[in-house]
Amino acid sequence: MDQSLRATLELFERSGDLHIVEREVDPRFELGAVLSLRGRGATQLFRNVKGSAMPVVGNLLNTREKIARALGLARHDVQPVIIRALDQGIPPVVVDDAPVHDVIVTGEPDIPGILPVPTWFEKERGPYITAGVITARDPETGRRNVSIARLLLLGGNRLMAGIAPTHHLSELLRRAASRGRALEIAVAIGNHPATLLASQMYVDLGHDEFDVAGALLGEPLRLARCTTVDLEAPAEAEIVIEGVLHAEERIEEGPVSEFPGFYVHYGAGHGVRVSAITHRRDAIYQAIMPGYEPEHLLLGGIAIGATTCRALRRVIPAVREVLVTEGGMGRLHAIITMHQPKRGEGKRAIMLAMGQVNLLKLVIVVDDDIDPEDWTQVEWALAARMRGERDIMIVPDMKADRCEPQHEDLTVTKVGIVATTRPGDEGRFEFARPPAEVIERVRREIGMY
Ligand SMILES: Cc1cc2nc3c(=O)[nH]c(=O)nc-3n(C[C@H](O)[C@H](O)[C@H](O)COP(=O)(O)O)c2cc1C
Ligand SMILES: [Mn+2]
Repeated sequence: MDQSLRATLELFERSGDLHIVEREVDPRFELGAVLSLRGRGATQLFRNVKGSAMPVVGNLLNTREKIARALGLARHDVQPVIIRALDQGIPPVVVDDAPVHDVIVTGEPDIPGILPVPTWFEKERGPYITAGVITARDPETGRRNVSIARLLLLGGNRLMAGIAPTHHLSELLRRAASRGRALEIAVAIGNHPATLLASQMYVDLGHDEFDVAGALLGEPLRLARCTTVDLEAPAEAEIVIEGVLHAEERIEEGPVSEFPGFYVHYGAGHGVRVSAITHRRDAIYQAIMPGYEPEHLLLGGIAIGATTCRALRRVIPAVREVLVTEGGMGRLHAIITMHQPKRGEGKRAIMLAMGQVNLLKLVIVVDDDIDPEDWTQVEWALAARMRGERDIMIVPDMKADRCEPQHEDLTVTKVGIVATTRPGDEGRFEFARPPAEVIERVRREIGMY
């Protein structure tokens, strides 16, 4: 099968979900403004980007519906399919024939001269690569890791990488540094959605995220050997940047936008020296608008939901689905659906979810007759099934992530709410309906299925 970004663009073009922007757009602020204003609308393909011959695509995976379609799935199959992909990966293969090697620029490639990298926000220091899927190898085990981290252009072949200290990529960098070595990286831009989503999975260190991508594709992801570093990157990507991350080269980042939508101050990032840029002859650059924007929220949120659901189900089989909401910034709020939970099991699921994912701050449990994506239904469950004194848990002073907007010394108060029917409630809450056989007959007669 076609493992390129282009396959998805063609799919969206056929379904009317691709909008081609012909007028000239400035990658400095203007392109981001279009993506932000278009929000959850069509994917935007900018054909005429000021200062570059390379087109830019944005808002690719900005709805759950498009993500499902890009993976060839029905919307409600996404989470179970990801869970299966986490359990049964398909390892990648290395191939010789790589479209991403059409053009190879080595030496000290001038990144701003080759790639149309957008500048996103007023107070950020410069342009950021935001859809770069970074591959690196664990210096201890040789195992691969795959994840996204923002890369700030510093001029010429220099970049700054902003990597959370808790992420695997940071751990690999520390392991390399303790051996007195730098860490080679390959950054693939313009990937198949399966690869983008796989890069976001919360898996154990040593679990190759490309195995997950393969399982989502239903076949091994095809990789090509890099030209200047001892790594492999997706052969059908649009662009690959090869380089080296230096732990000791610290660069002050200044304010940077995060998923809550605020500027945050993380301090210094790490320097990168780029040794090669390879790309397709007619490469398309992919940009993901970072911050409180649908695509950024969904990629992380879908991965957190699936990995949390997998962890919970191992212990509590009644758990059906875990939805991480966009209003909760794709990171902080989860809705868990359960099938006939036993007494106290909802609270147990809340404790497990919060223990599992540091970021989660508000967790609501509902029965599986509720669609967690429909907030009105969730609110109905709160109205019909919650008793405050019994069902609301408040856990003060719990460990928080550095991205938590309300944290104090990296702790925050976490809240869990159980809004499920209890054993014994059945007789009390009988739903008033016309007789079932009448509903069925009328459903057929008016053609509603
Ligand atoms: C658009 C986008 C931008 C991201 N930017 C960063 C970033 O700048 N720094 C970072 O540490 N994580 C960033 N992430 C999140 C990581 O890619 C994600 O948590 C990943 O699972 C970490 O994997 P790892 O622990 O294997 O390194 C971003 C995610 C997305 C979708
Ligand atoms: Mn990892």
